[in-house]
Amino acid sequence: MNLPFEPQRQTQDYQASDAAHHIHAFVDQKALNAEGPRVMVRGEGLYLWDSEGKRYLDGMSGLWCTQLGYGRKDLTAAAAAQMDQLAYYNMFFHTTHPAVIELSELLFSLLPGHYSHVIYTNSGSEANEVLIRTVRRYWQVLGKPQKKIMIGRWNGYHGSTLAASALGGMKFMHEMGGLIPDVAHIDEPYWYAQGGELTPAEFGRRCALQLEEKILELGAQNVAGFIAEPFQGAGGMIFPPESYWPEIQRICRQYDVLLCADEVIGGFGRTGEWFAHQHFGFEPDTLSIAKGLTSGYLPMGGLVLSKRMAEALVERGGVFAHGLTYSGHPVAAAVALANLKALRDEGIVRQVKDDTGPYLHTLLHEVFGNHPLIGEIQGTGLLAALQFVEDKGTRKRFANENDLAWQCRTFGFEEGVIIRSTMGRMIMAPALVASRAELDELVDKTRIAVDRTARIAGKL
Ligand code: PXG
Repeated sequence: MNLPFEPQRQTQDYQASDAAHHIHAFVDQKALNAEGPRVMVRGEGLYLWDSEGKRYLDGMSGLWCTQLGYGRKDLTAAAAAQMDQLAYYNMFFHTTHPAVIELSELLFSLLPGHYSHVIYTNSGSEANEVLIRTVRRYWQVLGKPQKKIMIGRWNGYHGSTLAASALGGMKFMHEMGGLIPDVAHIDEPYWYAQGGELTPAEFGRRCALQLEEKILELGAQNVAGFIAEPFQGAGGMIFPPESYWPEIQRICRQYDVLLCADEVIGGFGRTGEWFAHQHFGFEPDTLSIAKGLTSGYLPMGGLVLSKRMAEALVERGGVFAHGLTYSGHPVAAAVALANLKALRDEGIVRQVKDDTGPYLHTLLHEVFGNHPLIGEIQGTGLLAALQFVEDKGTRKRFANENDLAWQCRTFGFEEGVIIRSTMGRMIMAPALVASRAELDELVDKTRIAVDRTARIAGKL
């Protein structure tokens, strides 16, 4: 292999150079520099190896994105062949190319029939930036230019660029300059933490009704769209109660507010359906996609539009003043095409729905159903969250749940498994190609990490 960098430097050497030049994501950089980041050097299937030769089972598929796992030669070959043939051209100046055309044909063959068009981007954040402009433009074309406000949810995550962080509901991101005008938020449907005495069904409806209240407060004539993840990902892998989405959909339709689903994590088979909104049974007007579109092998995202929106924009909108140098990049498109073909032709999404998904959840309920530290197990398909709890009867959470979850994640690394911590929840989202044996290993090593955490929490 002709890698353009030295293959084997000392870990400390990598760390010193990394500290000299990089600002990492969501971290106190000074503290990380003192600790030194882990250096990942290789991936194969579900496994990663670091620069010390230690092997990890990646229970998070990178950042919820490597649906096919690491080291897929068909994706590498697709990238190499496309680079040889046409490494770059763009979709400006009345131009297109075969890779992006075939990708879109395949994408819309996988999507429900009421979607017809896509605007490609390079990331999920960009998809949500484009979303705001597209939604506003749509209402302009329909003669309602005052419909501009986007409503999102507290603790939602839609990306790190300016408008995407504003749509999201991470207050600490807003406080660091991440807010724009004409964005409002409602509460998240996190029953375990916030449901109080209400049943999940009552709480789900209550949270949904907040959308109606917010629309009435702002004036429906001013509200352009509501954006939400079908289930919250970065915010803790939180599934809303079943009563939530039908009520949200009713409200959006009643007040003529576009329903915008952020499928960046939920898309491409994660729940056992191709898209998470299909699992929850609602029909969004737009879908933001990224991550699993290319299995993370190259950056690519997009905003999918319903026929109704596309018809207005295309037939009546004239010029839409928007474009990215790398929209529909041919190499990313070729990789996405190979990735979606593999997910479809190898029956991987079906396998998640019928076999590995139910297998994982049966196993999790066996192992953690009565665990003293775990109050709730959520998820479906290859997606799961374990909720830490101090008192199961009252659903009281630990005051230091963040630290406990981080500790659990660290124990996981020591045991050779990567799981994600958010507040008091541990998250698993392995590659969709995971075998039953790999899921056994994931749950087994996670159990060791959770038991070790339970000991320091005084629960074992
Ligand atoms: N929407 C959702 C729902 C996401 O989860 C984005 C948009 C932004 O996508 P880009 O490609 O711009 O990163 C995301 C990203 C985590 C984690 O730790 C989650 C994300 C990214 C990084 C870390 O859970 N999601």
